[in-house]
Order: sequence, then C-alpha cells, then structure tokens
Amino acid sequence: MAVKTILTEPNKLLRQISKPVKEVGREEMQLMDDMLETMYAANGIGLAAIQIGVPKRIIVMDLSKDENKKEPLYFVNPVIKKSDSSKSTYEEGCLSVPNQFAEIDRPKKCEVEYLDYNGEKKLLKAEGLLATCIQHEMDHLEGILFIDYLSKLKKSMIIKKLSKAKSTRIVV
Ligand code: GNR
Ligand code: NI
Repeated sequence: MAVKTILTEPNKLLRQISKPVKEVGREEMQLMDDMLETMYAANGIGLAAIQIGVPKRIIVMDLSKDENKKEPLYFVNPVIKKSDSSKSTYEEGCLSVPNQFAEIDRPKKCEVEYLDYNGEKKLLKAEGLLATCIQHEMDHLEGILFIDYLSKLKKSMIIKKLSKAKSTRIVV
C-alpha cells in the first residue's frame, strides 16, 4: 500500500471522464488499497481514483468517526438507480479543492448499485452524509467538482486562489 499524491484544481485530469472497470482484479484491489491509504492520510471521507490520476470508475469511502474502527467502503462501476426528489444541504469540501468549502444541495437519498472489493454486485440505500458523499464522489467520475455548482463568480474566485497557491509552491 502506498500514499499517492492527490491532484488539485486546476488540473485537467480532474475533468476527465473515468472508464468502467472490466473486472475487479489484483490491479484494481491494489488501487483501492492505495486510494484508501491516501484518503486516510489526507483525513478525507471519500476518494475517487481520478483524484490520484487514475481514470477508472472506482471510489473508496469511510464515514466512521472512530479512527480505531475503520469501515471502508469500496465502489466499482457505481450507478445511481434511484434518487430522491427532496434535497438536503451539506457544507462540502474536496481534497482536490483544498481549504474551500460551500453548501451544496443534492438529493437527500439515493440507491446505488456497484461492485464491491471482491467484485460482488451490491445495492446500497443511502441517506444523509453517506448519500451526499456518494454523489460527490460519483461526480468525480464525470469530471465534475462541487465548485461547478457555485455561481461563476464564486467558482472563479476559488480557482484563482488555488492557482495562486499552486504558483507559490513552484520553486524556480
Ligand atoms: O473529505 C471529504 N469530505 C466531504 C465533506 C462533505 C461532502 C463531501 C466530502 S468528500 C471529501 C473528500 C473528497 O474530496 N472526495 O472526493
Ligand atoms: Ni472530492
């Protein structure tokens, strides 16, 4: 297992549409292990493969509060089968949009079909933060970031800040 570098906006890779996985094999399992370790190291609750530069439809999550009781979730080729017309609002952040937060409305509940770590087909009914997080991660698979839901002005201010922060990190 290895901690990988998380890509941050603006980075064109984050806008790529991820490709379905043909089979959950050793390579995918290794990737999921690395993603989980990377996510824990960054104190995140979810991570999509594209955030470490791999355009595969794979997500890992862990919403457990107790650090000693890990509850990793793995989603390969997730598809939303149903989603609620009622919305809930959460203050969202993203490891690829560091230090920026905004309230985003999303369907309150959703049902997601996916393959788990072992390649077995599963159906999960989610609500609350779990539902929000699944939808946030599934957006990554389509190259969408939460800042895309903000006004043009708010979004451009955030991108400007992040570009500036990035440029100061380059040592000439
Ligand atoms: O760590 C994360 N927290 C979070 C909080 C509210 C809504 C979504 C998230 S996901 C985010 C990690 C991340 O960027 N996943 O893509
Ligand atoms: Ni994110």
